[in-house]
Amino acid sequence: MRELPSGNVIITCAVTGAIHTPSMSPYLPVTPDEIVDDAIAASEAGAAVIHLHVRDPETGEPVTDLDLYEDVAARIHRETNVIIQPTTGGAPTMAPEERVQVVPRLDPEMCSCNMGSINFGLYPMAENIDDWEYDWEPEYLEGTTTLIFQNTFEDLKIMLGTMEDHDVVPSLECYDVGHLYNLQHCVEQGWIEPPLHLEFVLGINGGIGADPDNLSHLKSTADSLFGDSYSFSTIGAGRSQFELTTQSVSMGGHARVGLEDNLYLRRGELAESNAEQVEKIVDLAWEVSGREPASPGEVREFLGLKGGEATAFD
Ligand code: KMH
Ligand code: ZN
Repeated sequence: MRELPSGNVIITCAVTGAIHTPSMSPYLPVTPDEIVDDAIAASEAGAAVIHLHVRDPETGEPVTDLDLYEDVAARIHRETNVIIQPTTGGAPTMAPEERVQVVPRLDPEMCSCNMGSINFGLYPMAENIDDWEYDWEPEYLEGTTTLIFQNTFEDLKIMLGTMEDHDVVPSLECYDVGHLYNLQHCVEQGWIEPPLHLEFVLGINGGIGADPDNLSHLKSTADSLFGDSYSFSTIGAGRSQFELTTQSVSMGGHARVGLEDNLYLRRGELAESNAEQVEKIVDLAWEVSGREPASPGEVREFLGLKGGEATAFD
């Protein structure tokens, strides 16, 4: 496993995503202004990377509106030095051909890349909500009973090839142990070259469970497949967020927080902003491991990113 020379921790903040809906929390950023403000505050709190989705400003529904992506990314870029990492996962309901379009349009430094097809069952979350703000919310969540989040080998070849063409470094999102073997296959096929930056995702309904033993197993499998040519970060979906990101930091890995993956700051208490979650993982990383947040500059050097000025954000 590769580590930054300083030993610092890469904190990514995923500010809005496509898992939660507006009725679940009044603090979920939805409009471009809200997303930009939360991203800037998260970066000031210690996030070196902002993982970015956009939503319909009127209804909060996840969309792949490239004008919205461009507007939000440009405004964050103008105010901060943070690394902006648009999603190519979009929403699990969106086709890969639609999701990949953000790469040529924004020419970003990084993008997410989802390493296999899985069930993505968001529907149990609908049981906890009595009052819906918008009709699309229950329909969207309940539609996931029959949904496959599609990332076939052909899709991966296209996604990774498009990223390579635009000098974009992928954050390789692995939702199960099998996705590490999918990634090994992509390396063998020549679709991606190490070093690799992995994002382990635990706790999605359809992926590996949010269990500390599973995180250890993901890391030991990655060690055996990729040796010294990979680094990793961890997402714990829902209530496992801080347990698993703290474990990741203590294992020499990195951490992703944000309202995309978890709406809470602690049990029973909604996070009032993304920055609150960033502040919490900054404190935990220091407490458990004496590690400080890496700056965007350090991360650019470590991951070999092309730099904010080489993007098409403006
Ligand atoms: N919300 C994460 C568990 C993507 O945007 O590419 C999945 C994710 C996918 O971040
Ligand atoms: Zn995402």
